[in-house]
Amino acid sequence: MHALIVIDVQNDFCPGGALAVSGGDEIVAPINALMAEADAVVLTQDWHPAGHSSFASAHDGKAPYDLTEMPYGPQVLWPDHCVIGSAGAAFHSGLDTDRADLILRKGYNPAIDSYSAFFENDRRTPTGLEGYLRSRGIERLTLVGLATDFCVTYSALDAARLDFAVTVREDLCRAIDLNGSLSAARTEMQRVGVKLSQSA
Ligand code: VGL
Ligand code: ZN
Repeated sequence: MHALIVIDVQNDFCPGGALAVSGGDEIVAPINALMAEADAVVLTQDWHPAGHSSFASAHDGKAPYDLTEMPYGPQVLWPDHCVIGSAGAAFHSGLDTDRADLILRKGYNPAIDSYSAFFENDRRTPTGLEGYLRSRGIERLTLVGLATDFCVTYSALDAARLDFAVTVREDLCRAIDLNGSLSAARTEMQRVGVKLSQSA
């Protein structure tokens, strides 16, 4: 069984959003088309309480895209984004959310960011997605969405570590690319056996 995991296709990551990813809206229609081929479709939604610890605004003297040290390791600080219930946190209006079997929210813990769909950024606190996929008999995953070098990559690395067969459709992702983060992410994904694909 095969699942399509659609990462964070939300207004704040699309042009005009608080943490806009260049070309983020270009992937919506082809992602919808790909849903037809999957046994299961999971949408993730970045979902932060106001004042979340990943926001630069929550740290004195810090600016967006600065690095800080959290108890669980280094953390990039972001503009306020995907605040629970806000328009920016809503899915892109073109995304076919009706097709989703599961909508998984992440990042709601005020003290821990959660890039991955499987674990929070401490790499230990589970979101529950692994159990959901396993109990549905799913072994193969295709990952698409935003942003390639953060939430998509963290999800892909965790999925590979959990022994799912993982393909990232790079043509259906868009990247933030902060200080070489995209090339580092690609190298790491390839190292752990994630298949990077540019087309169907
Ligand atoms: C993301 C930064 C902060 C992502 C989420 O979806 O890649 N990036 N929160
Ligand atoms: Zn976030």
